[in-house]
Amino acid sequence: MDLAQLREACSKYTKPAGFKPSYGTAGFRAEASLLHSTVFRCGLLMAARALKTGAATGLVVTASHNPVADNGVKLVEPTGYMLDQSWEVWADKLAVAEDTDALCNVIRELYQQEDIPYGSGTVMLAYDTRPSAEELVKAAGSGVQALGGLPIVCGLLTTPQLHWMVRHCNNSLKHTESTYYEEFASGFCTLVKGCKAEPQALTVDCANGVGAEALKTLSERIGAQLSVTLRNTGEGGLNEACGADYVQKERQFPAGMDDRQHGARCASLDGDADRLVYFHGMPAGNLQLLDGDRIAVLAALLIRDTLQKLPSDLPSPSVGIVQTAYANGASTQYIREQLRLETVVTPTGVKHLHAAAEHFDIGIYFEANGHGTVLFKPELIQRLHELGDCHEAAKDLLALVDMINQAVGDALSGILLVEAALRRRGWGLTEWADLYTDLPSRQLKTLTRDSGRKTDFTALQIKVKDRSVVVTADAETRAVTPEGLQSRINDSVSAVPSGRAFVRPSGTEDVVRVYAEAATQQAADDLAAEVARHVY
Ligand code: NG1
Ligand code: ZN
Repeated sequence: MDLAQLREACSKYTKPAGFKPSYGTAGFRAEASLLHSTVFRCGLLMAARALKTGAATGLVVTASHNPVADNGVKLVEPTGYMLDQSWEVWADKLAVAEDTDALCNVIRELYQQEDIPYGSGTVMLAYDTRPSAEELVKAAGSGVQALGGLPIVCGLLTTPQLHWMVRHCNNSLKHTESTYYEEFASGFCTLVKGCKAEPQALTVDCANGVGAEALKTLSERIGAQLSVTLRNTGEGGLNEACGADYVQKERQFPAGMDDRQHGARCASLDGDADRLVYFHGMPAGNLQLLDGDRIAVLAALLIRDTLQKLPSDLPSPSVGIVQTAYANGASTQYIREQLRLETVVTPTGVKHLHAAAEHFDIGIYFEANGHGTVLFKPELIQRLHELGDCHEAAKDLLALVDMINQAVGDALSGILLVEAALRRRGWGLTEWADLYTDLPSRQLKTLTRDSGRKTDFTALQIKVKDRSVVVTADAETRAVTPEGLQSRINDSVSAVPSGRAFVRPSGTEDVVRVYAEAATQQAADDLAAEVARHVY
C-alpha cells in the first residue's frame, strides 16, 4: 500500500460533516449528494476484501427502490453473495471516519486485524440508471485504485447481473452480459419445451429502471416462448408511483398501467431489478397481488413436480422454504400443511434468508416483497450432472440451475421461473392465486396521530426521532426495547381474531415499520394503526 497515494486520494473525498452513514439491511443508502466519500470508501473496502479472499469482488451503485435523488451501494462477495456480515463492521467504520487521518487509521487497523496481503485486488463495478451514477462510480473506482487495486467497470447492469458476473468470473466461467442472457434463455427454453400450454401475454412494469433494457434483451433472446410487453421503461420517474415496492406496499396499479381488466397478467420489477411481484386486476378494479410468498410456493410446486420424476432409488434432496416475519401467515400455513415442507423464519434482509437457505439441498427463499431466489447445493448439482442426459427430470433441474440466479434474488430469473411453472401446469394467475387466501394485512411506516381517517395511510407523515430505540429479537417478531412496547403490542393483538403484529426499525429508511395481519382488512388496518400509536 502506497500511503502517500492513499492519503492524497482520501483527501479528495471528504465526508460531509455530521453525516453518519450506516451499512443497513443491504448496504449504504442516502441522498446521492452525500455519498461520494461513502462510495469511495466502499471502493477501498472491496479492494481489501478482494485481497483478503484472493478473488474478484463487486460493487453496485444503486439505491434499488428508493427515490431517484437517493443513491447507494451494494457490495458483492467473490461468491456473488452479499458482503460477508463479519465485514459490515469495517464498512461502517470506514464510512463514518471523520477525516483523512481517521480513515487511514481504520485502513491500517483493517489490514492488521484481517491480515490483508499486499497486492492488487480486482473489483467489478456496475450502476443503475440514476443520474448520480457516473460520479459515484468514479468515486468507487478511485477507492479501489487508492489501495492499488484494479476497478473493472462492467457498465449499466441490474444488481443481480453484477452479482452473477462476479460469481461466474471467480468460477472461471464466461461472465459477459451476453452469457447471462444466453444461460437464462436456454434454461427457460428447456423447461417449457414440449409444454402444451401456449405462452401467455405478460405486461411488465419496469419501474423506469435498469431492468427495462435487460428484460428487453432477455426476451429477444428467448423469442416466441415468452410474450412480454414492457411498461415504465424510462419514460417516467424512477420508482415513481411504480415498481415492485410500490405495488406490494401500496397495493395500487403502477402508473401507466391500465391492465385492469380481470385476469390480465402483470408483473413489476423494482429499480435495480432484484425484486418481482405479479398482480392482476379483479372485478371492481381491485388489484390482486401475487407476492414473494406466492413465488416461493410456485417454485416449490415446480420443484416437487420435477423431483417426483427422478429415479426412485436416488436419495431425495431436502427442500425448505425460508421466509421473514413479513410472510403472510396463510402462506406459511400452506407450505407447512399442504406442501409439507420445512419453513424457517429469519430477520429481514436477504443476507439472512440466503444463509438459512444454504442448509437445504434446495433452499427456496423469498421475502414477501419479491426479493429471493432458489439455491441448489453444489453436491446436488454434481449428482444431477452424473445422471447425465438420459433423465428428463435431471435435465429440467439443471435447466432451473441455469435459469435461476444462484448468487442473489433476480427479478428476471423470477419471471422465467413463474412463467415456466405456470406453463408446465397449464395455469393462469387465477389458479396460482387460488392455492390459498392471504390473510388481510397492512404495513405502515409512518402515522399521523390526528388524521382521523384510519385507513388513509398515504397521508401519514410523522417519523420517529430515533428508530434505533426499537430493538427486536426472535427474527424481529418481538420488540425488546423500548420497555413495555411489546406488552402493549401483545394486548392489542390478543383482542383481534387471527391477529399478528410486529414492529422493527428499517435498515434502509429512517422509519420504524409496522406490520399487522387479521381476519378482515379493516381489523388489520386498525391493528396496524393501534400498534403504530404504541411506537410513536
Ligand atoms: P428495511 O427498510 O430494512 O425494511 C427493505 C425491505 C427488505 C429488503 C431491504 C433491502 C421490507 C419490509 N423491507 O428493508 O425486505 O428488501 O429493503 O432492499 O420490504
Ligand atoms: Zn432492489
